[in-house]
Amino acid sequence: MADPGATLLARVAAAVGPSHVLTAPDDLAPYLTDWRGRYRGAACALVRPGSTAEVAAVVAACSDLRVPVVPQGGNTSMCGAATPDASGTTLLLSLARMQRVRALDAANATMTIEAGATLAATQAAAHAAGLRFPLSLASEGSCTVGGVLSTNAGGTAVLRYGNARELALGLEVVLPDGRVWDGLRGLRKDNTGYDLKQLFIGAEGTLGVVTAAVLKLFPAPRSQATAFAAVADADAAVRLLGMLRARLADRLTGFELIGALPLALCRKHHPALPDPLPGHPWYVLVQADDAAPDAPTAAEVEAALGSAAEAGVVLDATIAQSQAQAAALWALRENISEGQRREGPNVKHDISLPVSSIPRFLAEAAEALSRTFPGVRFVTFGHLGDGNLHYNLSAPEGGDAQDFMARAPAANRIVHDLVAAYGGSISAEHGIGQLKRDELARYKAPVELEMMRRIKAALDPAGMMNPGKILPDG
Ligand code: 2HG
Ligand code: ZN
Repeated sequence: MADPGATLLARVAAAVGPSHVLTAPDDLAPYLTDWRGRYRGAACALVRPGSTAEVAAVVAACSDLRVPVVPQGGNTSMCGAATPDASGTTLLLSLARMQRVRALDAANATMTIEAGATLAATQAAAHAAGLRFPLSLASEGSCTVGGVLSTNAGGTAVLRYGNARELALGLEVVLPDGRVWDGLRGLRKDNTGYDLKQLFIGAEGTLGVVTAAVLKLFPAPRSQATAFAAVADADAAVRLLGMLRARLADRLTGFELIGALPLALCRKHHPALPDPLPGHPWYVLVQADDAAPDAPTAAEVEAALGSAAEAGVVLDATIAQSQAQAAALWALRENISEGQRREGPNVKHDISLPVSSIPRFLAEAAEALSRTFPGVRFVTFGHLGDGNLHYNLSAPEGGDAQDFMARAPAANRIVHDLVAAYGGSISAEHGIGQLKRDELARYKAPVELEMMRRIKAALDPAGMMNPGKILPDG
């Protein structure tokens, strides 16, 4: 009898060309570990199809031969969603060769683009047409359209434009049996039954492989303002959010909270970055954009910050005077994750809560955690404007980081129980992957888990797509 592994590799090589089937350990290595270095997997091969038809042929071969498929975009998952398990039996599917802009319809304000395009390339293609694709996040240079849709990524402009889910009008998907669903519709109204694309968005590749999408585009900003403000506490930050919204309405695009410690970690590992307002406990990064020409955006932000200072809500503030200064302020925010990673392992919590509950949550969580983990360091930052915080914890100064990591379940229990009590979510934007499967089992209602399992069984009855992700065993 033929060796099933050899049969599979022969079939996929015939589909994509032998040079796009990698099996050498050195070639595979970068794809087998996640960005955080928490997970290490194995795979029988990495296959790089160049078209939807090739993806379909590869997935059909895997389905016939019962080989599980792990789709991978930019491999920037925070939860191990794109890392295969250790069995070595799965096939890694990279969409990296599929980067084409298939169509850009300026009158319809849509772009049809393939899944392997990076988010930065997607933004650039919109920009070149005088438009904007507003999804923006720290890993945009390497994360891909397929990845951001498969995780329903959020980022720094959700306050105004919503998550990836709100930005996709249509999808093309290769189903687990190798059939292609062409749902590339560029419609803002379409009430013809179940909205199937939403099943694949946020499914982390467990229901099929996203190969292309129709994305919504928006008018490009013609005037922008970026400001950095110091506040005394989270309560003041929430008050400032209200004041800015009252003045700027939907021109407020981003409102990011940054604790003094994450800022210090960022600057420690990126010393060339500025320290705009030293010596305060909390900071807020504000972004406002207006698509109308000659809008006085900076003057309005300045006026709002001035009123906030008079009311004692803001302690100090600065507004970027150039694109370079704005970029430097954003770099302070976007390099926090990298700074914290270089500092050592940390326990991440990607939570969302009603914005109004965040100050109380922070006070209660800090008290409970400090009782159990004296000296624990709070690396709190994130997208306060949309209620999503990265409530990350580092070991006490000089403490044993590995020992602290081993106690992560106890920290998760404190944080996630409190999040649940406030009606929040244990994964706001990073997804579930491998990291939070058990937490999902704990916090989802049985009826909700049951519906999720039924959807999985209906679309992927043999369990071939990205096994071991999202759904808990059992
Ligand atoms: C961000 O907002 C990312 O920078 C990463 O979502 C957050 O590292 C983190 O916890
Ligand atoms: Zn984030």
